[in-house]
Parts: sequence; C-alpha cells; structure tokens
Amino acid sequence: MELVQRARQGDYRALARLITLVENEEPEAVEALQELYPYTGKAQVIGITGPPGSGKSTLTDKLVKELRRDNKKVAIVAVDPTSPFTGGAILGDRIRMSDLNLDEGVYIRSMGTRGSLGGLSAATSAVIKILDACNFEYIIIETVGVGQSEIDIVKMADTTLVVMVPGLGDDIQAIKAGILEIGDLFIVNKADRDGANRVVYELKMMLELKSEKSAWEPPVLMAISDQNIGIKEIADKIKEHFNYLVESNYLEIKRRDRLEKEILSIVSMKIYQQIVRKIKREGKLKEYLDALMKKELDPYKLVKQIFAEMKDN
Ligand SMILES: Nc1nc2c(ncn2[C@@H]2O[C@H](COP(=O)(O)OP(=O)(O)O)[C@@H](O)[C@H]2O)c(=O)[nH]1
Ligand SMILES: [Mg+2]
Repeated sequence: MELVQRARQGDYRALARLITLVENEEPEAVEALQELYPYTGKAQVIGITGPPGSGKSTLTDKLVKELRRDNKKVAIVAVDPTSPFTGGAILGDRIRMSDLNLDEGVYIRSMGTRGSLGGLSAATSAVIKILDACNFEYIIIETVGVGQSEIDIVKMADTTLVVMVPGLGDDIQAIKAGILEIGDLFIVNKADRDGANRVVYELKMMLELKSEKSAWEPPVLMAISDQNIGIKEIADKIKEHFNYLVESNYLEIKRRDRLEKEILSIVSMKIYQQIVRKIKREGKLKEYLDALMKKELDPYKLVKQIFAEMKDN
C-alpha cells in the first residue's frame, strides 16, 4: 500500500491516516497491518499510568526531551478510555506538550474509545505496531487514570512506569488495584510536596512484601517533573530496564505471551462476529428467547445447535 510506504518513510500525515484507518476499523486496515507486521519488534514500548493529576503528561513531556538527546524517534500515544472522541478530552495534554510538536522526531496522537467491537485495547495494540514499524524507537503510552481498562492497555508495554504523588489520600487504594504487579519503575512525582519520603518508603515496603519476585527489582524514584528534576535518572532506568529485558530473554517471553493473547482474542472476536451476524441474519433471536423462556429449550442445547449449524456453512 502506498500509504504504508509513505508512513514508513516518515510522512506523518500518512501515518495519521493509517492510524485513523485502524481506529475506524476500515477494511484496508487489516491489509496495512499485515504489510507492517514484519517490520515490528524494534521499539521499546513504555507505559505511563497513575492517578489523574499526578503529573504523567508533564513527566512525559520532560522524558521525551531527555530521550531525544540520543536523537531517537519518539511517539506518544495518549489513551483515554473515558472519552469517545479522539483528541477531545486530552486536548489539555496536547497543549502542554505543544512544543514537542515542533520536534520532527516526535509524533503525538490521542486515542479514545470508539465503541468498536475490538475495543480500545485492540486499537492501541494495532497503533503500537504501526508506530513500531514506522521506526519509532520509543513509543510512550500515557493513560488518563488507573482504571482496569488503563491497566489492560499498559500491559502492552515493555516497561511500565507507575506515577504516584504525595497527599492524594488514595495512594494505597491505587496500589490495591494491581498497580504493584504491573510497575517496572515507580515514580513519586511532586516530590516538592510534603510526604514524598513517606510515599517512597511505603512503596518500597510494599514492593518488599510482594510475593512474586523477579531479577528486576522495581526502583522507586522521586521526581519534580515540572522543574525537570529526576528526569534523567528515570530515562536511565528505562534504558536499563530494556537491557535487562533483552539480556534475560524476558522480552521475547513477554512478546510471545502477548502474541498468544492477541491471536486468541482476534480468533474469539471473529467467531463472535460470525455468530452474531448469523443470528441477526436469520432473525431467530426472538424465537430462541421465546423457547428459552418457555423452557422448551435450554441455553446449552441452543449453543450447541448454533455451533453445529456454523460448522455446516
Ligand atoms: N508541584 C508540582 N506540580 C507538578 C509536578 N508535575 C506536574 N505538576 C502539575 O500537576 C498538574 C497535573 O499535571 P499533569 O501532567 O496534567 O497530570 P496527569 O493528569 O497525570 O497527566 C499540572 O498543573 C502540573 O503542572 C511536580 O513535580 N510538582
Ligand atoms: Mg495527562
């Protein structure tokens, strides 16, 4: 596809159109992704999650500038599962990061839910592949908050940063939500505020108590993002973590694992779509439900019947 070629040559307008194709689930999207797939696997995907207002966008902005010192290309994807509009709710972030827009080595994109069948996770995963194949060396995924859908998205990252702040009151709450398990790096941002030391201490304590330990012990770093303090250390740790992943072979294991989940989810989506289409086409749903309500049929028998009929076509 011409669009794919142009995007791979660094044409950001072509890249944007490609991402839109995927978001809108246009028929050409699959073709494009197939063409891009062989070029994927080089980027380091960095997920940044944490409560709203903890400074994720500010940190991202500074971090990108730090990573750009090596002249590597960086893409930022701001994902908002609560917003149906691409670019809408995250407009504030875009403005904050606006001077990054002037840097030709940086690409910024916002994504929201489109109510698509595959969901935001599938769309994000496809967008990561596109950016990876378009030679971005770092792909940063920033989420709006720390809800379940955000955690699902961040799981697609090779390296996950969890941003905490002092004085939120719900620090512990956030930790309970599985955050401890997904973090490779913990950042206590807004260290200019009271209580930062305590949050660092608590996090370290909880990480100590974690049942499942690995050779990588997630560091807890302090930062004052809006003053650019602590950013270089974070960038260094991000690179260190990637080296660890490569050397321990854990990167490959992680990626195989992710591929497995992905193909299984594509397969189940396909089967689901086929069955829904069949039921809708035949207009039998009402009939089935009537029979079920009257106990003339049980759900298990019905499902078996539907599957048997699927095999016939
Ligand atoms: N005091 C202080 N404020 C910060 C720091 N980092 C970011 N902020 C401010 O916190 C607010 C929320 O930041 P933002 O990056 O939008 O947070 P996000 O919602 O997690 O993306 C903004 O007003 C930032 O200027 C910091 O280290 N110290
Ligand atoms: Mg933000």
